[in-house]
Amino acid sequence: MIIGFAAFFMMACNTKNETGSDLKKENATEMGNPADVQVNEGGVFKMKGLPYAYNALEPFIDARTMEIHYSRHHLAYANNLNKAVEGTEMANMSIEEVLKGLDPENAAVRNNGGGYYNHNLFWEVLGPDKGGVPQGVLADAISRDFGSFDEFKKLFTEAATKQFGSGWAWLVVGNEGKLSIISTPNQDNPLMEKLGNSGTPIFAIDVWEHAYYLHYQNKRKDYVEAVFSVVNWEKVTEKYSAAIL
Ligand code: MN3
Repeated sequence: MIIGFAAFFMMACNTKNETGSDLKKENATEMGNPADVQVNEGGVFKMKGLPYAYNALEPFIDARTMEIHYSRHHLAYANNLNKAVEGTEMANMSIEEVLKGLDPENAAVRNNGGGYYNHNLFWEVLGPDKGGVPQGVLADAISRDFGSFDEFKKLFTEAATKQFGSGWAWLVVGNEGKLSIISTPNQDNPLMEKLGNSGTPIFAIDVWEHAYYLHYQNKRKDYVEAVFSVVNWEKVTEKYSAAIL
């Protein structure tokens, strides 16, 4: 009787331990490497890589969100874009050329070409140990066109938070280097001239829920504020300088 109980007790312990270690295994983050994420064979638009590790933007953007966003969402846009342009003249164009000449009725290229370009820009203008405020020509242009950096940030945050549903907020360079803020739905972007857009995008924030929901849930404004803590303003300034040449 006593032995029976002891055996039962040990079994119960073992079961508990096994369950415990299974849970632990499941929760352990085995973070992938962005460099391993590649488009399907034959795809002309490649994954350009992520200039930092998935966890590099923590605590502002969590590793799990970054990994899913890059290795699943962005990869799907790239693969679907490649499928959509296969055998067309777009397969020999740059993504910028594809989007500038885009027929808005071509939903596959509009959505996936937009998704491909928009995410490439987004990854590029973020970085670890960044944030702060821009310097030099971009700082001057922001003061000139918005009054101050704080005013710019307020207007940009408004554009990002008020975009209904999925979309993007953009900082765009127009004629004579003039800066403006716009938002677009879905994966539309400022390069799509036939949608009435114009200008060169130099900075963007993805406000699709997939960009923030795991960590921020419905608090899009908190996410936008967090993104400002990881903006690579040197990169944005480089893009501004190139756009006004
Ligand atoms: Mn996204």
